[in-house]
Amino acid sequence: MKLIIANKVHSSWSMRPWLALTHFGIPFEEVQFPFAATFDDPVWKAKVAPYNPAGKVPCLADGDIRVWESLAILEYLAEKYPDRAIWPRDPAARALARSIASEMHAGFSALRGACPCNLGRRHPPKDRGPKVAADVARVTAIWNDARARFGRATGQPFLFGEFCAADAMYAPVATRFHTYSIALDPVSQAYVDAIYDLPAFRAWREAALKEPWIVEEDEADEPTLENYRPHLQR
Ligand SMILES: N[C@@H](CCC(=O)N[C@@H](CS)C(=O)NCC(=O)O)C(=O)O
Repeated sequence: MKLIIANKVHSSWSMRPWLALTHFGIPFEEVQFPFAATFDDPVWKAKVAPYNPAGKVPCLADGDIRVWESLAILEYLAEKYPDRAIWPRDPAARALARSIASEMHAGFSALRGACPCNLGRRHPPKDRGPKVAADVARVTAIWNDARARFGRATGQPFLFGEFCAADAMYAPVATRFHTYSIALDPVSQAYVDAIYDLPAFRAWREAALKEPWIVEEDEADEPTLENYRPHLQR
């Protein structure tokens, strides 16, 4: 099974199934097609096309089967590996996990647009306007609700206790909150910390910070609190 991804520093959608595959110990081959300077690259699109006719990553190739869209890949893995609790086992928890994973997949465009995924830098806090604030409020309400109803009682730090597909969907949101120094309530901050402590995420981040590419579209033109890739000159 192959997972086709782009830059680990920037590709939030690639991160989601990669974390699930890695965390759940599912063997896979990583195929990385990095963006070298820009997202709008016909050569890149041509490389991805055999795996996803829409020309986007992530995509999964399992023999002749092709799966694209991060959430569809997570569903495919959950179906193929029923012994792994990729979704929570409890039906009520699973229903909420699927709802909030879908909400993430389809939403939060203000946050995503204003705060591109960038594991390589950290920026100081800034007022990013009411639409971004509304997205942050909704995400943190989701996290607080899942933790209160399902996560907290397990003693484990993720939304439903153990890491699951919903956490894979929200992990790049956690990294945006870190990158853009977004002030969080204690429950949400603890959840961001738990994502940063997850071995699969640490492995992704470590590889990301060694990447040699800079994609200007995802580099905010803002002061930098931390440059986690000091070997790169902009
Ligand atoms: N809804 C898709 C989004 C995939 C997506 O936008 N991927 C980006 C990389 S993070 C991409 O392939 N961009 C290239 C392009 O749009 O040309 C998913 O869930 O997988």
